[in-house]
Amino acid sequence: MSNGTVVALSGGIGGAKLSLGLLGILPPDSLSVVVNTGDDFEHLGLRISPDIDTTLYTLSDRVNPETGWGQRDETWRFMEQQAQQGGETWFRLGDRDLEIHRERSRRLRDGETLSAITADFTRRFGIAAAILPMSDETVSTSVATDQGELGFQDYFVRRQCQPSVKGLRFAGAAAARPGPGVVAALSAKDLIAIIICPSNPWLSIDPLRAVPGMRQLLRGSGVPVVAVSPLVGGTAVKGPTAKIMTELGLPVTPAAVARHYAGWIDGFVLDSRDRQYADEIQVPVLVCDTLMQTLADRRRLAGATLEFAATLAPSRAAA
Ligand code: FO1
Repeated sequence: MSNGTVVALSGGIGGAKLSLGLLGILPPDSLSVVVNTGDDFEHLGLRISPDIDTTLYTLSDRVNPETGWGQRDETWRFMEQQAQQGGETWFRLGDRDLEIHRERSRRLRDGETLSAITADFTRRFGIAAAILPMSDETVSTSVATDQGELGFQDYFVRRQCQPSVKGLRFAGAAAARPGPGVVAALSAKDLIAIIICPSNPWLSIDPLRAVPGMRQLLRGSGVPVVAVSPLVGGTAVKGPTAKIMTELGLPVTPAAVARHYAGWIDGFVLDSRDRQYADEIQVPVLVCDTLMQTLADRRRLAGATLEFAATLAPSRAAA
């Protein structure tokens, strides 16, 4: 694999899987993962950063393989006690996971930034990559639905994505700035590629894109930006991407995802099962197997995506 650094833009589970593949094939300390924080919320008096934690747990081989979030071999004593006291149990916090939220909340209260806390957790977890919150300012995704405007986790977890989505709002985004590590990673002299992971474009990647200055950083970097399709064979591997696209009145096709990213990407990675859409996509396309069931799959997709990126010239669209 060529020398140089890589930035991945990621949400939760799907993005963390590709990030793990990238981590496995790049030299140590060459990967930065810019993570969505629009899902973050206050719950039971704690600050929860689900996508950051999914990335921490996945890249340190601690993640629960069944759920894709939370830690493997968790215990649930805290949740049992919550239930016993008649407390809220719809958002499941395992005992080990809980300690991360408690410590993050304490440090935020003491004035540390989310970036600094995340960098420290990343180091303590022994991860040879940078995990970078998209911003240190609070950005909160809220979902306009047929049941009213809902906070992200209320929509996603409590209501299991059942309400029909009419639109998304990223409260606080207009006043947010890209995190300090994000600016540094995207401005690095040795940066060779930016990968938009196969996370939900509307729920997970759009909050990142809503942070002012992010587009200029991406387009001004002078390196190719490649998005990996979150759709395989007409549906999402996991999560509500296909359902949301239908509710927003969009065709459930990778071509519609590529159109959504128009002006932001120089290349698109399409699953072999969707090769018929290649002609509808306005940027160069790599057709390959994008399913990531095993670690070998993740590394293979990461390698193919980076090799594809190396063949592309960035369009240097006006930043
Ligand atoms: N997802 C669920 O579907 N149910 C849960 O109870 C749940 C708890 C949870 C706790 C900590 C954490 O970091 C993530 C958790 N998630 C849970 C996942 C998470 O809410 C979503 O997957 C992301 O926000 C979407 O990327």
